[in-house]
Amino acid sequence: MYTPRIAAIHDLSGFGRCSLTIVMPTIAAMGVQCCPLPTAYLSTHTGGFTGNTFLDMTNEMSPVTEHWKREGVTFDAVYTGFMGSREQMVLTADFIRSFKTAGNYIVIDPVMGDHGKPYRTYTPEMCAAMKELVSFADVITPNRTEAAILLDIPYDDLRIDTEEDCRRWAQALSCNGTRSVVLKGVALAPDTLGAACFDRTAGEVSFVQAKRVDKQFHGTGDLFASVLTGALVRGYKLYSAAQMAADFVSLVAAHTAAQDIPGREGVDFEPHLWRLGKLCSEGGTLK
Ligand code: PXL
Repeated sequence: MYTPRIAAIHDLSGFGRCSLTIVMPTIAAMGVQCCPLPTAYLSTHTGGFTGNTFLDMTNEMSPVTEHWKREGVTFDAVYTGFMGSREQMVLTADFIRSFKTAGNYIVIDPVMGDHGKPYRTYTPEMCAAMKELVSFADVITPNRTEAAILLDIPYDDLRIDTEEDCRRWAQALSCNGTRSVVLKGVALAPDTLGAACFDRTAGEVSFVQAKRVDKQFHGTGDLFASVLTGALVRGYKLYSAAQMAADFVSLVAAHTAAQDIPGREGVDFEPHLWRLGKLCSEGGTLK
């Protein structure tokens, strides 16, 4: 059986579970090869910790891109997330130009903020650069905060409470229907949470929902986008890939909530990765 391959451009945060420490094991568990291009090494992520170390790896990005080009490496998807600087976004765009093919996916998780606020390292200049970077995407996975930044709309005005609201914003984010959008954090009922999916091939918005877990954990956005990207290269359609992502995040969030682990340590997803592997190889559901 063919093993699909994903280039993952994210930071590597040693402790706290986010970015590559979630991306690599999740994608591997789905029977997909993950080739990391780390943009920085941090001792921890920046949410809930102070005084983290930050080793900028921007200078490695072009040499890695050039080497992989010389070696003739190809990817079924290029998947990007948290960025350390504007320059990293410019270099990521160069990488995408080099490795885009007619059949592969460029999945851009436009990580910029949450709960109405940009992350503390995201300057207005970086948010502007992210708007340019998403123009290269086949699929984007914003949360409500990131959708508001991408659309230049005040957070309070970008309501995602009804199907009608979500349809409108997902379509607005699709760049006239040219890219697919998975708008995360959509709750259509008090006890569910999921996403609104605009599939550019179908030209319509559909909804995925899973059981809501009231506690929040760091890294759930990275986990969602990683499962989605892995499922896309395993041949699932956007809607099914998003449903798998919502179900898996819900399952591990419920498991984590039951352990009373501090939110900053992230979702305790490792004990459940086998379920994703089983689902991808044997079919069925996560429940
Ligand atoms: O989960 C997104 C993310 C990735 N990488 C780093 C972060 C964050 C969010 O805070 O700080 C370093």
